[in-house]
Amino acid sequence: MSIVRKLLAAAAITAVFAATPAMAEPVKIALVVKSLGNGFFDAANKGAQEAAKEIGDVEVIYTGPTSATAEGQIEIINSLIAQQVDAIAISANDPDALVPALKKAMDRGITVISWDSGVAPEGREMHLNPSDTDLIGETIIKLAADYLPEGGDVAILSASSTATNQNAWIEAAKKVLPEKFPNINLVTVVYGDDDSVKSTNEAKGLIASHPNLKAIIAPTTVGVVAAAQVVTDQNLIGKINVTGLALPSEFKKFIDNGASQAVALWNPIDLGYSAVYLAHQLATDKAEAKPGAKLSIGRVGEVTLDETNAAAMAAPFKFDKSNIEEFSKIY
Ligand code: RAM
Repeated sequence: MSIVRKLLAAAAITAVFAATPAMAEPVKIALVVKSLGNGFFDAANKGAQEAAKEIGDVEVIYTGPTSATAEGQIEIINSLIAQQVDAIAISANDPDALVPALKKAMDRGITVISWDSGVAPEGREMHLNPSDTDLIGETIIKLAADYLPEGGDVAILSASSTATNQNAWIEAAKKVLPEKFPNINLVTVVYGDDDSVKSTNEAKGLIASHPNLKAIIAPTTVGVVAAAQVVTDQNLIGKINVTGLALPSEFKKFIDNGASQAVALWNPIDLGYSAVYLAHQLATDKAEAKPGAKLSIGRVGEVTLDETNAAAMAAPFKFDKSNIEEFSKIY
């Protein structure tokens, strides 16, 4: 709707000044992340800018709060509404708390999608998952179990306690544990809020309170680095294996020094590219978000929306000594 409004406004200006339609403003897409200063989101922004360049008439506004909170994101959403952006593509710090602000944005004609970490269906038109949730849940446990033939105690160091994506992965992980990994004992889940200092303290706490801990699983690129640094600093390499979801460029040193055997992730550049590509399609009415719709994600391919208007991209890649060097040069 806002695009139509803008085009009408541009057309009026064209009539008055006899200028060309090329004067139409670019489509403004806000890429709202959980928090700024996170390398994962910086990589997603690279892909977002790439999509904007490829599409041509798009401006990407990369923004997010300084810490990963819903309150910070609500302030940003309200300011984006005031700026009359055309679309908001958000990785949510909470599935429900953002809904009223995002509903307000949609009421004003702004296209809203979530990506990476979802918003409840009533607060967005669609959600883009990086990969299948159950698959990620199983992958993070398998990454630990593969290097623990005898089994043992493991703990999860997550992001914030309200993060939609991590909570869904942890739930999926807990579901597969009893049947597929009966000798893996998940002792606890703690939350580092995607903050390095808090994640470091939580990792230290885990080690202090669980003397038989064999692995720390951190399904967050911030937490996994913090945990591997603590294991390194406390001379626990070989005793505690750190694993989870990690950005190869940030994590290579911990595969190299043995604090971790292997981690996994998807391509964050492709994820940011796809989020902007989809937001643009919906904001310009080139596509409609409805169950069963097949939506193009440009050079990355296509996704199909399920009954909740959510879609998933490809399976995660595993990184270990054999390939982390190569991937660390890309993201
Ligand atoms: C952190 C964020 C993000 C998540 C990655 C794996 O950077 O929590 O949402 O997808 O880790």
